[in-house]
Amino acid sequence: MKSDTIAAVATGMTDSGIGIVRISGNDSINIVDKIYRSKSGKYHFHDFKSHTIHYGYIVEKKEGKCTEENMPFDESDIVDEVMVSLMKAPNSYTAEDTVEINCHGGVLMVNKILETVIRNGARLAEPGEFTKRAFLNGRIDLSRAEAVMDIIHSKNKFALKNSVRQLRGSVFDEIRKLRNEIIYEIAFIESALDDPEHISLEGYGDKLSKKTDDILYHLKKMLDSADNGKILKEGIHTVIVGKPNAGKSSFLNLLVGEEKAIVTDIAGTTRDALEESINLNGICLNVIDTAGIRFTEDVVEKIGVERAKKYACEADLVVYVIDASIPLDENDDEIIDMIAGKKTIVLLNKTDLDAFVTEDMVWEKMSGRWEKDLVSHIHMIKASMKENIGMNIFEDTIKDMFFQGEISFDNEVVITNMRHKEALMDAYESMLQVKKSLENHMPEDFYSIDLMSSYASLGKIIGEEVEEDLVNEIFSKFCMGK
Ligand SMILES: Nc1nc2c(ncn2[C@@H]2O[C@H](COP(=O)(O)OP(=O)(O)OP(=O)(O)O)[C@@H](O)[C@H]2O)c(=O)[nH]1
Ligand SMILES: [Mg+2]
Repeated sequence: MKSDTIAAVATGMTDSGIGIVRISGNDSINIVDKIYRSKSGKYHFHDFKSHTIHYGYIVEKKEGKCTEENMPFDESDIVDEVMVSLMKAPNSYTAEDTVEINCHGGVLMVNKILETVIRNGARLAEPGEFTKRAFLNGRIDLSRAEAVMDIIHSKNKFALKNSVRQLRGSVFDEIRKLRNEIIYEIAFIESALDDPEHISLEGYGDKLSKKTDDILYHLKKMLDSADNGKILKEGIHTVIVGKPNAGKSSFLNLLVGEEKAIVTDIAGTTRDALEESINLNGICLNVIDTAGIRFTEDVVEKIGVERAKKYACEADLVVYVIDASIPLDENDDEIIDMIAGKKTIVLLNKTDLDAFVTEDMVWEKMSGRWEKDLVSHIHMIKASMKENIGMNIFEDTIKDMFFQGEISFDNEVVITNMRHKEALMDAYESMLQVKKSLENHMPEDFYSIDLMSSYASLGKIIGEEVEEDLVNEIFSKFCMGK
């Protein structure tokens, strides 16, 4: 395959032990031949075996290029002492000839090596261009390419594990299996329509109906996993609300493990929202502490209260902190109305003091203001931020609410990519159409059209039916050097 040769720094742009400049394309070996010299003078890279690594120097003559074989070089021509690895096509990440120069880390050095490589014939790679080439050269499908980026951006060990599975083909395998089943049915219908004398469609409706249900079941399972998938990837957007002085900021500080928010006994201490990202044994929570909600004339506090309401509205999870040592009042009514229908954990705080508010009182108030089934979204925990009581139960409750008690995705495909989710939804819709046509005893070519569109939608996930613009957009979000 013909392509120009690209280069980029593959490691982080910061001081580090080693930096890697990666080169890929037809000219990679020629370029390295010009600038690499081993200690013994041997440097003809074309003669080296694939998947070998070589110690030596990157050298460049001040006045020009080192192109002559055995051309002597001075100490002053040395750019850096390096290890250079060689991976010949097609057995490399991009499926092209690839050379990686391991130089000393540090922004100045890696940039200097990159500039030398570019002066000698490579072009600066665009973000994600190495992975894009791996995809365009057919080495990986689009879902695997996207997994590469997800691995780099993983925020917790579960997301990481899932992305590694996706890179190994978990999504690809599942999609390919479904597509094979669909295309088999399309082919059968088309051949039967072409050759009715030899292939009969008698009783075929029942068979297709079973197959359609089966495919719908698998698509639904993947779609359902996307809710967990989003949380897995982005973390749970959590907002702490409650009246002033209830102990919201104390709760945030306990979660973070340090005094991030100011805590005082003055009601109205927190005014602006404060956001922290917390890793709770692998579960990522993006937590916002907000201003206590109460009726106020104070202009600044008022803005804080409005913000708290807005954040609560957008949250995946609301933590409603109640000071159990003082009675519920009309401010609690307002909070309860505001969080109706949200997944909520009520922290009945300050249970180290004499209790005024019981769990039953909160249930009663909520039941009085909400429709009956909304109360089922609520979990209540007796807590004391002062004595660090309730935090373990809080963690278990989150596992129950978001991961059905068990955070394990070992054997299922979890959809974490919104693009995949949309394509799955389209595929699901088309299969529902097939089901409808079957129920209405429509002619066979009707099924065939919707089966085809389901097949095409699934193809988008693995990159078989995608436009060039979309491919460019996906890879433009990658980082440099990947
Ligand atoms: N006894 C007792 N006091 C607590 C507990 N939790 C918090 N407090 C105290 O309650 C007061 C208010 O705590 P904060 O965490 O600032 O409350 P807040 O909800 O953030 O208040 P605002 O920012 O004003 O809305 C502080 O004096 C805390 O030390 C608890 O479990 N028991
Ligand atoms: Mg506060």
